[in-house]
Formats: sequence, structure tokens, C-alpha cells
Amino acid sequence: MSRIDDAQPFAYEFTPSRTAVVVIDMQRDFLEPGGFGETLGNDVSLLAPAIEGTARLLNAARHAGLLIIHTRECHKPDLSDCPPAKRTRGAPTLRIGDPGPMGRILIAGEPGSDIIPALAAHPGEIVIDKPGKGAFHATGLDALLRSRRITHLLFAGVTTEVCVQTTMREANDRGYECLLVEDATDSYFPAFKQAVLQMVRAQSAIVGWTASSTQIAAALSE
Ligand code: C5J
Repeated sequence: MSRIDDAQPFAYEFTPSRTAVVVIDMQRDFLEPGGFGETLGNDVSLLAPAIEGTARLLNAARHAGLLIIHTRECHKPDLSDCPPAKRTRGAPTLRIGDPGPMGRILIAGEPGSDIIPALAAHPGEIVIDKPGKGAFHATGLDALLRSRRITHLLFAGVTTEVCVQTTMREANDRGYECLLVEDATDSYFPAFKQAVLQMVRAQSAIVGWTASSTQIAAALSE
């Protein structure tokens, strides 16, 4: 059993063999200029700080032998899994499926949908493509976790208040003990990130816990 005494709002205990790291959507489409994030008017450089914390988390998790899952938000080339409401809402400079500098926006198999090179999946790690914001929607994630008897999830990725928070809430409702890694997630809106950290751990961990990648690495090395 591993334990993070000073996780918030109180100590978090987890058994490494029953714990998975879930890295949400650390894709070029969100973190690099010319992708989906920028088409929506965001400053993508605001997500860069999360790379270091996510790398630290992955390094510690790989050494400890944790199950590692990466997700990618993207759609089939024929857009059959993209609801029109998602594609047509608002006035982005490019819409999902339009050609951009990193290939078609948010489409599976295009360069923009790749995970950024610094955080690329290692051989044997699981990569799940998801059409929604939540990683449990229209994917086999829950069945996969249950088949491996996973009970605890450590979350990293972007953006904190959209795909990370949605997935964490989906997981919490399914009974997983969830922890959000504070320095391994970022938002285009820094205030939203801080709000999510507070929302997660408020009311006696109503969604889950938070701790830093350094705290997790220390717990895993004990
Ligand atoms: C967004 C995500 N923000 N991965 N996707 O549209 O958070």
C-alpha cells in the first residue's frame, strides 16, 4: 500500500498494482499552434507547464510498474462520431475535420491528433481515442479498467476543466478513487484550473484528491 499523507483534502492511499495513470489528451492539437485549441482562440503556450509534471508522473509510474493509459480526443475521418452540435458550435477559425497546418483538425491519424513527442506512449501502454470530452463516453475504458481490477486512478492532462474534469467525474461516479495531479494539468484559463482543484477536493473529496507529481513519485519510491 502506498500513501500520500499530505494529499488534499486528506491522505490518499493506493495499491500500485490496482492503480492506473490516465493522461488525458496531451496532443499536438491542444498544445501546439495551428491545432484545435488555437482555432478556438486560445493561447496554447498556457498548457506547456503541465508537460514537466506529466513527465515526472509518467517516469515514476513506469518505474513502479503502474498501468498507463493515454487518451486522445479525436474523430473518425468521416466524422460519423462527431455530433453536428460539436462541429458547428461557435465561430472557430477552423472546424473539426477542416484541413489545418497539422492535418485535419481533431481527426484520428492526423499529425495534430498525435500525443506530443515529449509524452509519447511507450510500447505496451494503452492509447484510447475518444470522441467526447469524457474518456468513458463511447469507449471501452471502464471495461478495460475493470478487467485489470483497477480501483484507483491518477489523472493528468489537458484541459483541466474540460476533458480532465469530465473524465474524473465520470470515473468518480463509477466508483474509482480519483486523484488529480496538480502540476500535471493545465487550462487555457488558469483561474479555471484553480477552481477545479478546489472543486475536486471540497466537501471531503467529493470528486477526489489532489497532490503533486513529486508527492506521488515519493510515495511510489517508498
Ligand atoms: C477540449 C480537452 N478542451 N481535451 N478538450 O476541448 O480538454
